[in-house]
Amino acid sequence: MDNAINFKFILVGEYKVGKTSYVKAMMKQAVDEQYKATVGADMTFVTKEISGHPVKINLWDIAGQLKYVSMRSTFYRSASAAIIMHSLAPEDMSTAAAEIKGFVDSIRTETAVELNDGTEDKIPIFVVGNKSDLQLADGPTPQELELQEQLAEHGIAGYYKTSALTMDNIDESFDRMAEFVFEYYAANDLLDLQDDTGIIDIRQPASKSGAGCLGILGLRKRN
Ligand SMILES: Nc1nc2c(ncn2[C@@H]2O[C@H](COP(=O)(O)OP(=O)(O)OP(=O)(O)O)[C@@H](O)[C@H]2O)c(=O)[nH]1
Ligand SMILES: [Mg+2]
Repeated sequence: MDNAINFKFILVGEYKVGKTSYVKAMMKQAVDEQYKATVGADMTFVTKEISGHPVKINLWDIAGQLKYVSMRSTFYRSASAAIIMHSLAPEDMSTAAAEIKGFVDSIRTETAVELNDGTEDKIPIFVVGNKSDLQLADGPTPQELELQEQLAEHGIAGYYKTSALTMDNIDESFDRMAEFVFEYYAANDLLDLQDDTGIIDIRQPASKSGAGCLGILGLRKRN
């Protein structure tokens, strides 16, 4: 996968919504029934083939506990895409909209995509409602419908419901998001798919705060 196209995805959300469980389920690892808080952040490499191209995603699972709030945004820089997770458990739904808005605002502040014409655009942000197994069976609640309306206002690129516990929609949701991101950068002409030197030059999303533009992925320039 030396010539893979690299993306950095950040996975954020309040503590205990199931971010680490989602990553584990996707990586076919056992999901802990017992909650064990993430400390700081964990990074997982996910490799995929999209439209015939090898793609490597650095997936950053960022701790949701309050004590990590101040360091969270350092992980946002140079992200290609963001996933905001919330819990669909009925007792968590009243706070979901506010949580999501908070994350959208801070992600938008810290990230942007620099387009070829020098302008900036937004990175794709997705929302995943996890713990769908705890939802009541009788259709979407008014809270859920209201939430989905708000997502459209935030310019969310996609909304998925998953259960890390039952594995429902885990692979499908991640595949859809990865494909969307690939298509988004390809459509904006930010992927060099014609490269025959084995080096893929992917434009780094710019950071509005100035720092960390080269970030974890590094910018590989062609000679
Ligand atoms: N019922 C149900 N429980 C889940 C699901 N996903 C995760 N859990 C449980 O929710 C708890 C928290 O899961 P984690 O994945 O550690 O949560 P997190 O979002 O990574 O939390 P932080 O690392 O503190 O930010 C654990 O007890 C999991 O077993 C799910 O889809 N359904
Ligand atoms: Mg975690």
